[in-house]
Amino acid sequence: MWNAEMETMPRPQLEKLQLERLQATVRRVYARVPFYRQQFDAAGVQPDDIRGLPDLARLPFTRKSDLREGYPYGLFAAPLDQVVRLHASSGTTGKPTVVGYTRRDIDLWAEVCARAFGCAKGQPGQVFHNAYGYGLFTGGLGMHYGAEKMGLVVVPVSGGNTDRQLLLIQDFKPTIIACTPSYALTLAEAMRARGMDPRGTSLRVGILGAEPWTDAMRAEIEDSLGIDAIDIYGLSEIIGPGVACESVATKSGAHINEDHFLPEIVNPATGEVLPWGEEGELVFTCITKEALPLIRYRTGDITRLDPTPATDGRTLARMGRIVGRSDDMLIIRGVNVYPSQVEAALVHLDHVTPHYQLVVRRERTLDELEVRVEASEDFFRHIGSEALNEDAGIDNAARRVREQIRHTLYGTLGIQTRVRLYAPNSLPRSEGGKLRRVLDERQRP
Ligand code: DLL
Repeated sequence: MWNAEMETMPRPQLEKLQLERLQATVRRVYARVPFYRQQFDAAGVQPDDIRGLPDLARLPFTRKSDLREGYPYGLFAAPLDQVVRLHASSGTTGKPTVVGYTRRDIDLWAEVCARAFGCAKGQPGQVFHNAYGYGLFTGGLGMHYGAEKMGLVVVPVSGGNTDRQLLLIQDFKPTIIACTPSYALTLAEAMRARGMDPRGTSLRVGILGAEPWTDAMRAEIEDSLGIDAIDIYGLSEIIGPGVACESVATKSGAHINEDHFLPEIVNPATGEVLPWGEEGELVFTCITKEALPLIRYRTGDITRLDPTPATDGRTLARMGRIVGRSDDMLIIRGVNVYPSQVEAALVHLDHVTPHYQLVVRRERTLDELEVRVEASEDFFRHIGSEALNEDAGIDNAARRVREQIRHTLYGTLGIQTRVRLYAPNSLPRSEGGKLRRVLDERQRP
């Protein structure tokens, strides 16, 4: 463990520390950020009202729209002469979300990312292949500083240029790789295509995140690359990667660095705080940051929390997989569908690969979910490309596989879907960054 004292702290002691830090942060933002002063005043709550951790629920939420309205520096709690770094997340519409770090924030970030390398059983001297993007995205630089702090040998390759990635993996012999889960699959495929044995490299552990993935996808990645794959979670607004990371020893959910980021789960519709274990939207309060200590930030990510200590002694609460985003949940003919449910169902089926894409359309007044999935190489060779044409043949193997997928999806999702098989390697791949798997073509009112 990188920081055994904090990572195994008994909960009563942790809560005491959290309360002290929360109180200091609330006082700080009230004094320094006009936005928070107005929000707290409007909600009728003052810093001195925070006497215990449950009082956190009295504070108003912060949303992405608040960051956007304060663009670029409106919510900063430190003057720019104390800020040493900016990052930004692109966002699909309009201006990016800007986040800032003081020198101490950068140290804190390196600390929580070093814990992630501890979770991966990293040791000084091991080579670390960092395939998260460097730049405004937080993935590359966050992991970079954490790895250097631990004393790993960092290869700052960044995302993309898959051929060069393979060359460096062969020659530099890294044991740890970090990238998105979809890019891990791209790398495995590219190795196979070039006659390399994906299971035969020096890689031992993958620290994968920045996009949703499932345990079924983990099995697929571990099997194809011959590595252990662990989940790392984070978001720019809170710090970037390192908000939480799973331990390779237990693979039982990502431990949230609760001594710095106070988690809550709320009902996404009402904002009501839910008890440990219930599924809802993850909300974070930064209790040690200087430049951008967000209060009760609504992540939009849907998951659940487990406060019970893990079998390896880590006591920090664990989060489940992100099952979806409150704004990514598809509502199809009144039924809530998360892309992760489709993925979990597809990974277990024969004759198809885990490469898929979802397209939602409105046919006259009815929503239709089209599930595009690639046939496996073997199956494709067997059926031939003609068979992918849905109008060809009355009863053929491709049609039977499509029917089977439809049937399985109906069982998991409870809605009828339209399934289309694609030739191997024809659906979009991650080229290093996050992969967008859902195309919602419905016109919004
Ligand atoms: O993706 C930070 C990061 C970099 C995390 C590298 C892990 C590794 P953003 O670009 O701001 O930051 O995107 C944050 O990505 O709210 C989630 O919806 C999603 N996300 C991040 N990690 C995971 C994960 C980085 N492990 C948004 N599982 C978050 C599922 C994840 N979703």
